[in-house]
Amino acid sequence: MTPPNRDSSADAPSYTYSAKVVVVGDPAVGKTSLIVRYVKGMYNPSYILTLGVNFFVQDITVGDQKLRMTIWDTAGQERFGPIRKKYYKGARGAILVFDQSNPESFERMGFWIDEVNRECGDIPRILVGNKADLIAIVPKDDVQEFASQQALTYVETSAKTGMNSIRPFFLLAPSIIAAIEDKSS
Ligand code: G3D
Ligand code: MG
Repeated sequence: MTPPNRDSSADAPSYTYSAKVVVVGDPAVGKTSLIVRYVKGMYNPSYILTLGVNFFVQDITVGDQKLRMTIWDTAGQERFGPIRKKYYKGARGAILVFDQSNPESFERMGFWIDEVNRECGDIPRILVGNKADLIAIVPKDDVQEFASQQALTYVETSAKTGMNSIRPFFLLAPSIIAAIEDKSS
């Protein structure tokens, strides 16, 4: 039987699996910046403002497999609860972003995790503390404790400098592949 999400078209597929990934967190933590930094290799706030794009497609090679990630950006849905259901629909991975210089955005992580659990179930996820180029106000010990409580891998990033900006996506990819293979076996 063909596993779900495995491309079985007669034309040789250029990827093994495809998966939707959502990037969630409070407004202004740098979600769009991180996606654009990863997909386009650039950091340009004025460009980001004019984007208006919902998703980006990026292939990641993991061993001998290729995962086609469709990375969905919010179009301001983080501000409006009722329309978020659609944003989450079908997601197989989540990147949970807070801003290290904004404690409130870290405190809200529990809210975002609950929402991902409710809308997507137990999908793979990565915790990201962005804006590592700024002075961190969120205590690192608190983040480590939270990450271990929630069994989350934690990555510090800066979309501005590019530090670790591809890591969240690369760490997520193998877990997504494993979850897809697990479901289809
Ligand atoms: P969002 O998609 O989560 O709402 P954005 O966040 O990507 O739109 O970023 C919000 C603001 O944070 C932008 O600044 C952006 O330039 C800035 N930002 C994003 N990532 C970083 C980072 O790693 N370091 C620093 N210093 N700033 C970052 P403006 O001024 O345009 O609001
Ligand atoms: Mg945004």
